[in-house]
Amino acid sequence: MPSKTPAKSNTDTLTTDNTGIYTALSKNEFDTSYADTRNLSGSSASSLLERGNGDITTGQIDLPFDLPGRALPLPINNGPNPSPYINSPAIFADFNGDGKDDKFWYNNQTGETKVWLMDGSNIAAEGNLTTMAGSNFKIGDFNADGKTDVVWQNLETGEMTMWLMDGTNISSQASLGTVTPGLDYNVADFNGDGKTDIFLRNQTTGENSAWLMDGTTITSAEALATKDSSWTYTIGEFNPNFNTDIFWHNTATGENAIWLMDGTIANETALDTFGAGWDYKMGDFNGDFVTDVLWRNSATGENVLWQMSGSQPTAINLDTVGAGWQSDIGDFNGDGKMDILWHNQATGEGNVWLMDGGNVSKNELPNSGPYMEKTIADYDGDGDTDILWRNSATGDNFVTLADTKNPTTVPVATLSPEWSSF
Ligand SMILES: [Ca+2]
Ligand SMILES: [Ca+2]
Ligand SMILES: [Ca+2]
Ligand SMILES: [Ca+2]
Repeated sequence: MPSKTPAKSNTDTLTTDNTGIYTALSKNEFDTSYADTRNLSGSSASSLLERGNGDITTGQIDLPFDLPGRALPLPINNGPNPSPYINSPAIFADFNGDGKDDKFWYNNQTGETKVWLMDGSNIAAEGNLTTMAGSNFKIGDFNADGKTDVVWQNLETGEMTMWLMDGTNISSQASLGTVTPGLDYNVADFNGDGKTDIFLRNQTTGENSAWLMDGTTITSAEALATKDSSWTYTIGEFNPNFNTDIFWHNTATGENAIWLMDGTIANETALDTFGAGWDYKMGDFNGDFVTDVLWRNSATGENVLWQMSGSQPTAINLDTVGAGWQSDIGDFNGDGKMDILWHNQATGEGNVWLMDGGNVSKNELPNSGPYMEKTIADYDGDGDTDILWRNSATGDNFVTLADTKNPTTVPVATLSPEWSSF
């Protein structure tokens, strides 16, 4: 639906009907001390309804499962990608809600911030925002208007600040109060109202808490059970009822568990023990809206997919990918099933694994050249995930618009190396 459609009417009529949640991608913050918890989630169908190419009409899709207490089918945007996760402005930055994902930039030295509103490989508009020195951030859609917002933590003072965004403008800014400086936080939607919530974890003490959000207001702040410091977590959607859940992994013992969330109530389910010392990422690789777990042993290069169903995994061994390769999770052919982008930063080699559950179709990418960093999103809004390459030494940027037959790569504006892209 075009962005000129009044946001209020959609929000009012659809907030309680459905939401979409996702977790994916190693790209939601720049403080590398949190590298293992860089995941996102949160969405709303009311938001989704406002997205698309401008000619997208509100439609309905059939979900492949029964959604307790809700009438099917759900009124989710039948836009260019069938996945509510790919369409979510809480997961992929879209500051003006036009369905074309945008770029957010942070200057690691000065704290300057910048937005590029993207139209494919063109920068349609650029805006410089408030300087936020010594901070890290996450994106979400905290007021469910279909436009991506930003939450910040000042790493010295612990002050949390919310920006509600409208294109290149901060439409509303508020302090959320102060937490322990450096406290880990992440975005989720624990009550399924489409307004992104915040999960906070003290990785030292193991204390956890949840903030339910309504724009810049914390409507509820509750302590959750403690999970000691050997546990790591990722936000996902496992029931699926579109209230975000939490996947837990004990790095010492390999124990795994899920917290099925209902607002600030967490119901724990134990999973198989697996993967002590392995890394993991999340994505819905078979398009059933249930988050799956992609395990990787970075020492041996082994990869194992846990296809999740009913909160229990089916383990599928995937091919081994050697040391030096990193993965990003996106949907490069636009079929609503997440795929894997493999890239070797040292050699410049790249591969896309198009996924259908555990069935893999491999597609080699042109060599990017060494030392290229990448961020992914759908910059032209056609439903498939595109790639922004960044030369970390020169600051040169390039956009590859995904097309499995004829991907095109063109240069975009250069930004000096101290800028990090999101
Ligand atoms: Ca918003
Ligand atoms: Ca919420
Ligand atoms: Ca796909
Ligand atoms: Ca695209």
